[in-house]
Amino acid sequence: MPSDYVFSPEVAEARRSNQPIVALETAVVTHGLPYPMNLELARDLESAVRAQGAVPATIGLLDGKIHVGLTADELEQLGTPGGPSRKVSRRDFGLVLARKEKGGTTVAATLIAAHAVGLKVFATGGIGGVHRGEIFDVSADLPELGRTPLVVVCAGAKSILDLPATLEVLETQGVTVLGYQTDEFPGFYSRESGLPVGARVDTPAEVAEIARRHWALGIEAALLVTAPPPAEVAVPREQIEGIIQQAQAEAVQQGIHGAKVTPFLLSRVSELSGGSSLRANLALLRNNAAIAGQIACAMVVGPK
Ligand code: PSU
Ligand code: MN
Repeated sequence: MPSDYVFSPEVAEARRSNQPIVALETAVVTHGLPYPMNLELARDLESAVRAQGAVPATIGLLDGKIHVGLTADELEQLGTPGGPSRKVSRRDFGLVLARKEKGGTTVAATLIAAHAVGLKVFATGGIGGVHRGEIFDVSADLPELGRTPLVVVCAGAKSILDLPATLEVLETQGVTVLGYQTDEFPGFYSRESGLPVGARVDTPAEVAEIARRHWALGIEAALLVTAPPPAEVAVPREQIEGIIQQAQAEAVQQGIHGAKVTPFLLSRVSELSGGSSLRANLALLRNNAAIAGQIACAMVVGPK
């Protein structure tokens, strides 16, 4: 095991005893949500995984190490504002480790770390994708999904993105897109997007079996399991679309670029929607963590 990685006591024990483990990202903690809501959410996600009988491995960079599983103190350190804190993607590991900065892991970075230590299941909110009107702003999440064999549970791609273009790039990258109890690619805040998924699955066991057969061939790509946000908090597409367009126009006006685009759009959409997008975002994160917990359990048990 490379010494750049450290395990929390809980994750170390889970690995020894072959318990199901779910990786969780932390870009949502460092750059996605305001303090202290970010910490509360991170703890909720861990509880949602445990409630399914799996062990959460929240991944983050601290003190020159890649932590797989964070203790309560470490999570607080990572999520409390103060000191340099970077949204970590593939390109940022060496920099953040060498400088001992705090690093919240994006989907791309979480995939790299989780795969390096042998984890198979990962829950997030929504993956990055192709930004609207910016053909070169394609999230590093997409190529990473194309080369990393993990099950990634999400509510689709954040609908601040160009969803049809994002699905095209996922296809190019060889990523399997499954709808979890849905025939439609979820629209992140909304249950609907008008776009189809590759196939519908209804149970954790089905996902486990598809993953087993796919990876047995040596195809090193992710299976994207997309679950719609819970109906009670989902925001209808026509209600959120105008808000997204306004936030997008403001980002262009203010010259916001690179890694700052996604955090800007998420927080602006949250303000403009009076918090309804934020409520959906929090609920879908918890929902995805629970589904990932069930899938992790099914994958440890193996085919029936
Ligand atoms: N989903 C959320 N909030 C977030 C993100 C996803 O609900 O903050 C993060 C993820 O970590 C994702 C990243 O990997 O945004 C994508 O950023 P970019 O578009 O800059 O690649
Ligand atoms: Mn980007």
